[in-house]
Amino acid sequence: MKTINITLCATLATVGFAGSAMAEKWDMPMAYSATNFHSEHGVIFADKVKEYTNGGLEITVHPGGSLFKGGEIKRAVQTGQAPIGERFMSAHANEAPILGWDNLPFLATTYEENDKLWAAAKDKVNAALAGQNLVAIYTCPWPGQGFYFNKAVNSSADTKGVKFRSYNSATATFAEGLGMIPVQVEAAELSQALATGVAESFISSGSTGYDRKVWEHLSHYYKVNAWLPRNYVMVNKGVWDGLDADTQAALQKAGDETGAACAQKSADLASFYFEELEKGGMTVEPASPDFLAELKAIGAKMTDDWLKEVGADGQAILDAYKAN
Ligand code: PCA
Repeated sequence: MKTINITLCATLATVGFAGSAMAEKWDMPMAYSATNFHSEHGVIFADKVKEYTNGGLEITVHPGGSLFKGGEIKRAVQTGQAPIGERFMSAHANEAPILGWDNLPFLATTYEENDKLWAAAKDKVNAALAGQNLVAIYTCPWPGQGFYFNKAVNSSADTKGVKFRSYNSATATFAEGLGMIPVQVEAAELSQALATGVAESFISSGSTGYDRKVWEHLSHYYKVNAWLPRNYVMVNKGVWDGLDADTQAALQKAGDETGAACAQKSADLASFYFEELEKGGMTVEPASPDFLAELKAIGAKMTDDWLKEVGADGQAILDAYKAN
């Protein structure tokens, strides 16, 4: 593992970096490819933080799970091994089910609806994160999620026994509903899983299919648009609480601006990814009405299960979303 600059601020009462003679340095592990728009915005965020702290805080981005693997990043930030990091929020729903707010099938299927849902969920999600010693600085949605296969699929009759790469427990549930066999694999290891036959199908955006050049192994993408899940950049809460108000404001300003720019970029790229999948030789099309009806039935059950798991807070999020 590379050398990690562990910040000492958590042990100090209040730390200000703005204008200080020596820059504080933070390493920021990120889970997805260096060329992915999430990682590119991590670099944009780091540049803004440097500027807004007058060079007092320098963040070095480590994309692609190179410093900590995707599945290790949250724990690294919680425990202070890294002061800041980025990961897929609903991958953490097994630790706090409310973090699956953006993984509810067919509830919020446009960027606008996803924003509305986040507005309804934000306070409760942030409270859950505080309980895990984390502060979210910004979030950014992936494009809509659809299914990748190595053959044409018209209904669950075609999906039985197919090996499916899941990225969290909700996607494993979805796969099981279709008679598939789920195995959890990081995006960074997806190409290898497809090449070795560990997986032959998955749900994701066009973005991850493009990053992993999945046309080398797969032939069909069904634009189901089941949900738009978010990544989040989190800071260790002890570190955050130890920062002075100016530094917190600088980080938050950088985060607000970067989150907005990243969401816009995600929307701008969504159709580009589909064109690239097609250029690679894949068939990209909407799911058949039969398949979609089956997906919706499984999705409704997943939403019920989530509500049971999360309880009143989950219902309050859905009620607030629907009231707006
Ligand atoms: N890509 C990530 C998460 C959601 C997405 O679109 C992945 O497949 O791991």
